[in-house]
Order: sequence, then C-alpha cells, then structure tokens
Amino acid sequence: MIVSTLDITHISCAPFQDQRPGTAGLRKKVSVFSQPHYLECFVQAIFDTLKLPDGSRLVIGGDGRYHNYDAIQTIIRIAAANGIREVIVGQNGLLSTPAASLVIRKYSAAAGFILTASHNPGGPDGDFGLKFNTPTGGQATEQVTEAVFRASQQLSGYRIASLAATDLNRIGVTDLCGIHVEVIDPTAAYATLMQTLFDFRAIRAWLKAGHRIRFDAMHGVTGPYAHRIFVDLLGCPPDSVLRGEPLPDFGGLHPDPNPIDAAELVAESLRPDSADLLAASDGDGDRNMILGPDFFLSPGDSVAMMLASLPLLPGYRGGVPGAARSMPTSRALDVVAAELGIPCYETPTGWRFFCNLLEAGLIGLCGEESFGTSSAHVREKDGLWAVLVWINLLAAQNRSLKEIASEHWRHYGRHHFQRQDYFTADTAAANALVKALRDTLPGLSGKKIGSAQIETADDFHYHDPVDGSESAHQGIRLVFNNGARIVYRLSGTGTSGATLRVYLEHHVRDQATIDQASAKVLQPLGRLAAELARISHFTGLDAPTGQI
Ligand code: VG1
Ligand code: CO
Repeated sequence: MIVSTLDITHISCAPFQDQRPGTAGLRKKVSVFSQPHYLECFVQAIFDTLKLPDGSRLVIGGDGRYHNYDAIQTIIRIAAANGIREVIVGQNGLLSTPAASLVIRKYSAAAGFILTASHNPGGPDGDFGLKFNTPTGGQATEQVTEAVFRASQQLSGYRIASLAATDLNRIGVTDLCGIHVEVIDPTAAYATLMQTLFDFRAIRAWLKAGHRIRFDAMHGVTGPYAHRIFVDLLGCPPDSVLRGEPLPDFGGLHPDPNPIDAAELVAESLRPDSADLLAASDGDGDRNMILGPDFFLSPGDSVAMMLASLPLLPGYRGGVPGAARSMPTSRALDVVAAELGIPCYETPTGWRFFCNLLEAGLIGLCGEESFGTSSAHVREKDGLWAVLVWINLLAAQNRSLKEIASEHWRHYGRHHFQRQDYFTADTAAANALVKALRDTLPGLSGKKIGSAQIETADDFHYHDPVDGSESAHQGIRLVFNNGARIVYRLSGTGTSGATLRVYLEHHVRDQATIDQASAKVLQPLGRLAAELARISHFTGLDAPTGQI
C-alpha cells in the first residue's frame, strides 16, 4: 500500500507592511493580491494568530470573482501545511457570504475563509479580498484582525504543502495526501434553512395569484441561489432572475445593489408593468436593495419595517429580544424598538460588531444603511434572506410595498436619509479634514444653527456590552434637537485614496414633509454638513462624488 505523506516546504520572504484588514476583511487590487507570497503571507499570519488545533476543519468559498479559483488552491495548500485536515469548499469555489457563515456553523468548522471584495468591481484590474470568520460563522473581531495585522508585519515566511490542484467543479470527497476535501453544493443548506424561516406555501400562492418578482444577481454569487429558491422552489419563471450567471468580472459592472449601479432595475420599477417586488444583491450576496412599483425602500426603513412586522414571518413569530443598527444607519429602527419595549443597540460600522450581540442572544435583527440586513439565522448580513422577508411580508399582507411604507411613516414618522460620498485620491487631505472636524467638536456642542441646536457633538466610541472591548473613533456625530443628524466617517473598504462618507438624516412627522423626496428635505442639511467639515477647503470638492 502506498501511503502518501504531506510534503511541506518553508518559504522565506520579507513581510508585507500593508495587510491591515478594513471594515470587512483585507481588500486590495488583484495586482497586489496576486504578487508572489502576498496571499500566502496573509493566510500564514491568520493561522499564526488563530492557532487552530491540528486536524481542524476549514470552510472556503468566495463570490466567484477573478483570482477566486487560484486563491482557493493556495489557501488549501497553506492550510494543509498548518495542520488543517478537513476542507469544505463550495462547488466552483462559490459560497455567498451568508451561506459560508451558515456552512461554518453547520459543519462546526474551526474557521472560514471568504474570498470576496463584496460590491467592489472585479476582473484583472479590479479588486480582490479575503476575510476570515470564526466558528460562530461571524467575522473575526477587530482585536483579532489587528493581531493578524501585527503578525503579518513580522512574518519571516510561510509553510506550504505540495498538493495537486483540487477539482472544485465536481461535488464529492477527495483525499489529498491525508487532507479530506469535500466539495459541496453551495446552495443546499442555505435553501433548506430559508424554507424553515419563511412561509413558502403562502408565497407560492401569492405568486400563483399573478404577483411577480424580479431579482438582479448582478453577475455575483447569488444567481445559483436565486434560481434554486425563486425558480425551483417557489415556481417563478426563470426570467425573474436577471444576470444570474456568476462572472469573474461581474460583466464589467459594479456588483453593488444601489439605485445608481442597479439603475436598470430602478427603471423597471418605474414602468407601468413593474413587478410587485424588485430586488438586487451584491457580489458576495450579503447586501440587498428592495424596490416596489414606483418605490425605493431605503435600507434604514427596511429594517425598521421588518421589526414592526416580524411576527408575520413563521421563523420570527415570537419577535426578537432586541435589535441593532450601525451608528450611521437611520434611527427609524430605534423608534420601532422603543414602541415594542425592546433594546436597540448602536454599533460601529461593519457587520462584525453585531456578532457578539447575536451570539449572546441580545438581538435577533440588525441592519446597516449600506443595504445590509440580517437576523440570528447566520452571523453575516444576508441579501436573499432580506428579499424573502419582503416577499413573505407582501404575500402575508396583500398590500403594496408603498402602502406598507406609507402606513409605517404615518405611525412612526419618516426618517429621511441620504449618504453622500466624497472621494479624494489625497488620503492625507481626508485625514486632515477628520482631524480638524474632531478638534471643533467641543465648540459645536450646544451651538445654535438657525432654529435648531446641536445637542450632541462627539466621536463615536463603542463599548461592546458582551466582551467589554472598546472601539474608538468610529465616526463623528452631530445630533440636532429637531430630529436631524449628521454623521461623518472615512470608508474602510476602498483600495485606493479615501472616501469621506457623510450621512444625513431627518426625522419628520408632518404628512407634507413625509411625502417630500428625501433629497429635497435633506438638501439644507447636506450644505450645512459640507460647511461644518470644510469639505471644499480640504478636498477641493464642491459636491459629493457619489450619493445614495
Ligand atoms: C461599507 C459599508 C458598511 C459595510 C461594509 C462591508 O464599509 O459602509 O456598512 O458593512 O461596506 O459591506 P465602509 O467602511 O466602506 O463604509 V460588504 O457588502 O463589503 O461586506
Ligand atoms: Co457584500
């Protein structure tokens, strides 16, 4: 009998100094990630930090972007050299971010690697990314990613096993020199879970009655999931799924579900024959955009309205113990939570901050303004889950999305919300702006501006109620006494330059202002935000470079 043993080589190389993970993993241009030793070193730094026991099980999958396939082969080789003995990987290297979270939990894996730069463009000139998740299925905490960064800066090399390439296209089990590699159907466990959370029978009946949905997968990872769930299980016609084939360059598009990058879907929603629900998801399937006929549902409203209607969904009949939103997300959720008498937590931007709260059972629903929503069913935000929530809510209530929203606003008031982005190639200028703004905070507190007064002016500091960890400088908040709020922070997901995000919000209760367009209501606040931060002075920009 021939027993093949693992052939492990130690490769020496100089450490990289730029491997600090951002809001959600390490994101760099493909050209950076694919340079010799770069990915290998980052993965080695993760193993050095996590110190997983020998024989551990690992989950690997990605959004299918350029470099996905090769990177998976490299990660398997480094993992094998670092004691991993079982690898679970999605067929064709695909796993949506929420499905990966689920698979990690289901298979009790010691860790998971998710290869994605989310909504960032792909292809040889695009972006690549890698994030790693813990056995809970959630992203590693800020403390762990910082420890990985420190380890990466001191690395003297990495260990790699010589293994034949794994055939990722065929579902099944292979033994590679004692490493058990299982290629799984990426949609199976996820589709099964969704059927336990939602009333598929009611949705099928609603669809049979002539209602229609349109889902734009934007050539990201959700295409196969959408086909399985919407077409195979719910009986929607196949053309309900647009751009359903995952492509390495996302067809040259930004796989970002927002009204600008998914403009085609918005145009469809304005046509007289619009579907009843139109939705899109991003490259890795954790974001969602929800539209109805002639109606755009803002993400902050979406999570608030979900909380108000949760008991209509089979998986959530008993409600949730609490809810949470990232700090810049509109406070629409707080108003609903207050009425329900449950706590609403405010966390820094990035899904990883929700994970402790979810794991401790303190919350059961959470969301971000950046088109992210999810519940305790996984430890990542979940695009298709959010779409199913809305399809189920429409089927259960037999009212249009617009009608549901109008009624919600009549009861709770409306939180007009907008995010303005200012991109500058000059990172130093963006940092100087934030520093100057921080320095003006003491003088802004209590300041009268027109008929309103600034009640709070601070730099958001988070104290995690579960593990007691502290996260400082998470965004500058100006809270006014008239229901308005301005938040400023720098993006942590870009791969070049800097993006200043300015979040504008105004809670209004009178029907006339409720009915106005958010862009109009928030125009004066946007001007004020630009003035207070002296955006033009620091960046030379007189208007946002992007607006959602
Ligand atoms: C952005 C969003 C944030 C989101 C993050 C990851 O981060 O603002 O809310 O969690 O992207 O989303 P930033 O630092 O650029 O503002 V995804 O879909 O990339 O995993
Ligand atoms: Co994403």
